[in-house]
Amino acid sequence: MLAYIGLGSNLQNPRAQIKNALNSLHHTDGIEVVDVSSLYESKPLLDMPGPNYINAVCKIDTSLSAIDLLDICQSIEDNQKRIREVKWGSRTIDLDILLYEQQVISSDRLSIPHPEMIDRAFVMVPLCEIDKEINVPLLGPVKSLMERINKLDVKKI
Ligand code: A4P
Ligand code: MG
Repeated sequence: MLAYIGLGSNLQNPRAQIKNALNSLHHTDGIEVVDVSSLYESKPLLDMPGPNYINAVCKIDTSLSAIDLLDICQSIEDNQKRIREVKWGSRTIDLDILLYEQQVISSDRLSIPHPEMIDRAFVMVPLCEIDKEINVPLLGPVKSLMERINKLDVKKI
């Protein structure tokens, strides 16, 4: 199965946090990391206080189910000492499953496509960088969804 994961960090050396998380994905049985976008810097959403974020998107080929992939993502977050406090608060690492094949999943623990992805330049710009032709189920091709994104919200670094 092809899946796309958004990575974000704004604490404790964000570049290293993203690199570590990618490395952990790479070393997980049943996951092959097939592509990684550039890194992008942006301000926290909604002008929340805190340092700028570094974000990236990776494409994986996986034999894991979507829920097993979520477990892996959350264990990577735990290993990198992510403390879940405030919704949208600063974090060492956040791994969001953006897309899982062309599936639509809506359960207590999992919403795919990730509900806010299409409004976020720090997701859409790196996603488009690695896969211009991808379709977001129910919402349409990334190329046309990009028209609503302000690309100036993110800076490639
Ligand atoms: N969950 C449901 N669907 C998914 C999915 N597709 N992928 C559930 C991953 N998790 C999913 O997530 C809360 C719950 O969402 C999980 O238990 C899981 O079952 P969380 O990461 O523990 O909590 P959160 O941080 O409060 O929510 P979330 O949605 O990850 O935060 P956001 O909305 O992603 O906001 N600004 C910039 N510039 N860049 C950023 O990366 N990130 C955030 C975090 C805020 N501002 C940002 C950035
Ligand atoms: Mg998350």
